[in-house]
Amino acid sequence: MAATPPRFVPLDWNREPESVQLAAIAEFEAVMKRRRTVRHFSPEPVALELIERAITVAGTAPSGAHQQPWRFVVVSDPVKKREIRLAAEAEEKENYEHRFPPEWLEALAPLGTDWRKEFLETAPFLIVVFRLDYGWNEEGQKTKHYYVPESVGIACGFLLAALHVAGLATLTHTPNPMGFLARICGRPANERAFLLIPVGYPAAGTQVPDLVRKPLEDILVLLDGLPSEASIT
Ligand code: IYR
Repeated sequence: MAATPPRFVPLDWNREPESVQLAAIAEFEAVMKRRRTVRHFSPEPVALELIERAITVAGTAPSGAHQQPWRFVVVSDPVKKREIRLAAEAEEKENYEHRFPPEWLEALAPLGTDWRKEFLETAPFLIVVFRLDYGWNEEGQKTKHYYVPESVGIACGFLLAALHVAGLATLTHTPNPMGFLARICGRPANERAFLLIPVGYPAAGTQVPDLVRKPLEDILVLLDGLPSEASIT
């Protein structure tokens, strides 16, 4: 099959003064610093448009060969949510009681989690993110997808940030093994569950673990950096 020739269009880009750049990143940093994983949701409904727009943002993520190997399934039907909860709790009960080694349980202890997943029914929306391990071209032939977990992981990052900016709380949940999600959501064979994200408003009085984020000096390594007097302080 002949390769598609490249086609280019002008980049849509505004060069801003550095003061504007700094103000923009400072504002975004302040917003993102307030993002927390929430495990207790209010049943209060959420406007579907907020979810659709956040998924639109997720769909702007870069992906291997621009194959966009993702699908976002939005579940709000209480019957489906219950089915997902029961299947997830069955896996998590096994995880917590038999499959997780002691070191894993120890690492989880500060989060206060257990196998019960009430939030899968209380949150008004569950977004099930599927990775598309392969696709089909116009001739119906299977096409390989490249860098699928990297691409879907980046899209999930965009999605979590967008939902937070939209004033919604999220939980990044992985009730492994997650095979039941493709079955319950009726997805085709090339789609595999990647992440399950309950979305909603936090329940009144929600508390979160008292976590501390690593400071910049612990996560940033400047190789061949500028001399210190030239850096922005
Ligand atoms: N998926 C389980 C266990 C769990 C694992 C990790 I790593 C976490 O950061 C949190 C939980 C659960 O959701 O309880």
